[in-house]
Amino acid sequence: MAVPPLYSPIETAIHPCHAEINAQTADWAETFEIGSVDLRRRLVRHEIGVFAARILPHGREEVVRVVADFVMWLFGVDDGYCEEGPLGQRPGDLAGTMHRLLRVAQNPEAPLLLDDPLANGLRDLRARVDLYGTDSQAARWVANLREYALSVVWEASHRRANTVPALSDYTLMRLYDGATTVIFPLLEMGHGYELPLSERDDKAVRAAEEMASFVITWDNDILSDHKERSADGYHLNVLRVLEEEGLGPQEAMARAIAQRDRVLGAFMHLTDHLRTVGSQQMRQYTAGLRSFVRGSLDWGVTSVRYTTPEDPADLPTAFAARPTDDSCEPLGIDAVSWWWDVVPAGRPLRAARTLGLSGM
Ligand code: 3E9
Ligand code: MG
Ligand code: MG
Ligand code: MG
Ligand code: MG
Ligand code: MG
Repeated sequence: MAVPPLYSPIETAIHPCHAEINAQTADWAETFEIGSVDLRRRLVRHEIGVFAARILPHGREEVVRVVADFVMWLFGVDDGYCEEGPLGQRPGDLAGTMHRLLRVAQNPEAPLLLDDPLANGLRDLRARVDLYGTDSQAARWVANLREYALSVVWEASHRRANTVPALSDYTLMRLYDGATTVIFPLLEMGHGYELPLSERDDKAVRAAEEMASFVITWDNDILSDHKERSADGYHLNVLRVLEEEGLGPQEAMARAIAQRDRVLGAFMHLTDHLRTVGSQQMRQYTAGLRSFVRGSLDWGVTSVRYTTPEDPADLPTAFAARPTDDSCEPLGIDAVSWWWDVVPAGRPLRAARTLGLSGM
């Protein structure tokens, strides 16, 4: 099915060193032997370094490389363990495997999994996170990796039972299983700042982060649908979730695009507001979230991971001039309807609401 042009109000940008970073992350995957030989041969062609260069277009080069190698590592887990390997159908064993890897991330000195390529890759990443980040950013990186692990265990239980979650559950799962939250601390590290605690734990900031995760993972679902449907075995994607709820394929595509357009509008409005009322670091952080959203879209429409030239996906080569849905009302998705409580008033059709920004 053809994917129509998607809307983005965020400007495209890319780090000037993208080509070197892309070559280096392929070398890193070889050095640490990430994934099977077959998986690695595919991963090194996916321009993962270019993706990192789009996530942090103005960031410190060393940290862009950490992002690139970490995304490579994540695909080693997500493709190698969860989607293509037997662990993806064994939630209990996957939970144990992820816990051991998490211990390595948390305590790289622990004599665990010493001959395991993914564990050794993670030890290398942890050392670099320590070098470029603060203790609290490193701790948050580990904590967010734990929430990713919990969500892929949930996925595995659906994969084993061959069931499709309802939309609200799927949304909740997708806020974590796209590994977007694990990248968030790296956005700060990329520019060498830390959000003040009062802002870090503000509900409105979490809403903005979750909205970014939503748009990134919905875009991924829309753009990876061809790849995922063509692969053998179970696949999980918002388009499948909506079809399970009774929509036809075209209707599901239109609905998913409308949902991401509506959330993207709310995200832009909320981050505009946070930039106005927040600290200098908040302005950097919201810019980081925006680059992550736009970078994921730009990478998603161009990477051979999704265009699959051997069996071409019908992906858009242009962008839409306007959103298909600019409503300011909450989406009918229970897990996330609270987001609209913290989006400030001032958009058309919006009633005034209390702003969840404490002490600002
Ligand atoms: C997971 O979903 C990944 C997408 C959200 C792509 C964007 C990548 C990142 C935010 C960082 C890396 C995250 C990983 C590898 C989980 P899915 O549908 O399994 O990705 P796919 O590429 O197979 O469509
Ligand atoms: Mg996945
Ligand atoms: Mg996948
Ligand atoms: Mg440090
Ligand atoms: Mg968080
Ligand atoms: Mg996908």
